[in-house]
This record gives sequence, C-alpha cells and structure tokens, in this order.
Amino acid sequence: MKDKVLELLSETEYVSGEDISRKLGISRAAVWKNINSLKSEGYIIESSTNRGYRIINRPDILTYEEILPFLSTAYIGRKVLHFESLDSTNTRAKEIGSGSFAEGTVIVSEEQLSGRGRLGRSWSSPKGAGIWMSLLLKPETPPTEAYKVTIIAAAAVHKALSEEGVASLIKWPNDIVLNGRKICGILTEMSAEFSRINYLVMGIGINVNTTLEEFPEEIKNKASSLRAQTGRSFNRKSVMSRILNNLEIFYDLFLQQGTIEPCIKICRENSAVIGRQVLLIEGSKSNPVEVLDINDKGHLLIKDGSSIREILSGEISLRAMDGYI
Ligand code: BTX
Repeated sequence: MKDKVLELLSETEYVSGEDISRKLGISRAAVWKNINSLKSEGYIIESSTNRGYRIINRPDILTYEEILPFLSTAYIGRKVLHFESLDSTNTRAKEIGSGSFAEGTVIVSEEQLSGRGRLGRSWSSPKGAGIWMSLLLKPETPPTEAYKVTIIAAAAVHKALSEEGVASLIKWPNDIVLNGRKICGILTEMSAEFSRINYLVMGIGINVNTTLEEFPEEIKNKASSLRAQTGRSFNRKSVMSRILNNLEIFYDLFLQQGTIEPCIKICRENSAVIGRQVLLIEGSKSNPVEVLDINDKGHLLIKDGSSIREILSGEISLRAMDGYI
C-alpha cells in the first residue's frame, strides 16, 4: 500500500489526503500511517492542512519506485526486491531462483554483510555507497553457454558507465577497472542439470560513491569507486537503470539471435589486458603470459611461452606483473 501511496504523490503538486484515501479505498488514518512510513524511509514529505501532501525530497535508495523514471526495459528490473541489508544478493537470488519469480527479477541491497566474489573471495559492500544487485535469468540455453552472460554483464556495465561519461576498461572476464583500479566485479552463478539451465544469477557489484576510507585496508591499493576516480558523485538510480537497460538489449540479442558479438567487441576494444604481459593465476600456479585477443567465442587468447592457448574464464585470474592490473 505504501508503494501505491507513493505513486500518487508528486514533487510538483499537492495531493490531498482525501484524494489518496478515495483512490486507494483506504481510511485517512491509513493514508497518514503510510505517509509516516515513507518518511521513515527517508522521503521528505510536506503536509499542509489545506492542500495535502507534497514530496520535497526523495531518498537515495534503489527501490523500483526510485529507479522507474530511468528504466526503459520490458522485463529486466520490472520486479525489484529491495533490502536495507542482506548477507549477499546472489545468495538470496539463489534461494528464490527455482521459484516463480520471473526472469529479470532484481534483488538489490543497500549493504551486504557477506558479499561474495569468485572462488570463495569476499566483496566489500558498504551501506548506500555502491550498487549491489543480482539478476535472475532463465535462458533456454545449454549450461555450456552460461559463461556468455558474464561477458554480456561486463559489456552492459561498460556501456552504462560510458553513458555516464566514464571511460572504463574491462579486465576479462569479470572486472571493470578505472585508472587501474577495480570499481566493479561480476559473479555469475548457475543452477543446472546436465543439458539445461534451471536459472542463472548474475551478480554485479559496483563502487559508485564509496570513499577510499570505506574500503577495507587490504584492498585499498587496488579498489576504487567512480566518485573517488572522477571527483564527482553519481546518481546510483541512474547508473543502476542504465546497466539494466543495456543488459536487456544485449541479453535479448543473445536469446533471440544466439549472438554476443557486440559484447565481445566492447570487451575487446576496451580491454585492460589485451596486448599486455600479465600473470595468469590458475589454482596455486602463476606464470607470466602475453594476452593476444578475445576470440569470437569470448575466450581469451594468450601466448604462454611458445604456445598459444585459449582460456575459458572460470577458475583463472589475471594480475599485472607488479600489482592489480
Ligand atoms: P573477484 O573474486 O574477482 O573479486 C574479489 C576480490 O576483489 C576480493 O578478494 C578483494 O581483493 C577485491 N574486492 C573486494 N571487495 C571489493 C570492492 N568492493 N571493490 C573492489 N575490489 C574488491 C568479483 O569477484 C565479483 C564480485 C561480485 C559482487 C557482487 S555484489 C552483488 C552480488 N552479490 C554478491 O554476494 N556478490 C555479487
């Protein structure tokens, strides 16, 4: 009901309690209760005895109602489960994955208490500073195609950031970097049977307005945020919606035409690693290789000594010879 009350309110004109009560079929006392509940979420609402209610200011929160003005999708992000705090949005998405939630459902939390990276690593997710979200996807493709979704996510984040005026680079397969610092990570997880995917969870974590002090000591030398790197604050609602808008375009192309070609092109043209000597970390082994290209399947081509190898993302990491990247 609170959401319905919010839909009726506006910044430009007053709406009377009586109108709200009539339109929603609730009592005046219930209207007042819902207004108070919105105020406790951070909405600043003016109430004038004669004229009614008017929104003065909206909170910086990533609810469906708040991203709606920026969203141009048909189904991605049309159902948003918003939390103040969660252990991990990926974990929550996996809990609901096999249920009835539609493809494109987004789980987003203002903070994560146990945000997860790849290979059991953790992801720092302080309150209100970044975007910590997971998308539920149910592509009718074989499990061997699932890796492509990470490439789609990387391209969508890159494109969204460039629309925000930020020229980021993609560190294949799942990091976005700005000035050599990690500002975004992608974690795709899957539930599948032998030949079909039950569901995919595409987790995206992006440091938007995080200050450097907010990062844990051990990642201060490699992590950063859009704000720390550019010196300006970003509208998280706009950044989140741009990512979802671009995701839907690329994901539809993948579903309908079976291609991720435009995404590979973006990853290739904005690569943080192509043409560089890097350390390839596989399990406990680490050896210097030269990154040659990303091929048409989205795999990384590297020169390892005298042989050329094709790497299929998964369990590897890349590092600069002398630091993060
Ligand atoms: P990754 O394994 O490539 O990166 C994790 C590593 O990155 C950590 O070991 C640490 O060194 C560093 N790191 C941790 N937190 C941050 C941060 N905030 N910014 C930059 N570097 C950091 C990357 O895994 C995938 C991360 C996905 C995160 C999203 S958030 C929404 C969703 N829910 C969830 O639990 N995970 C995903």
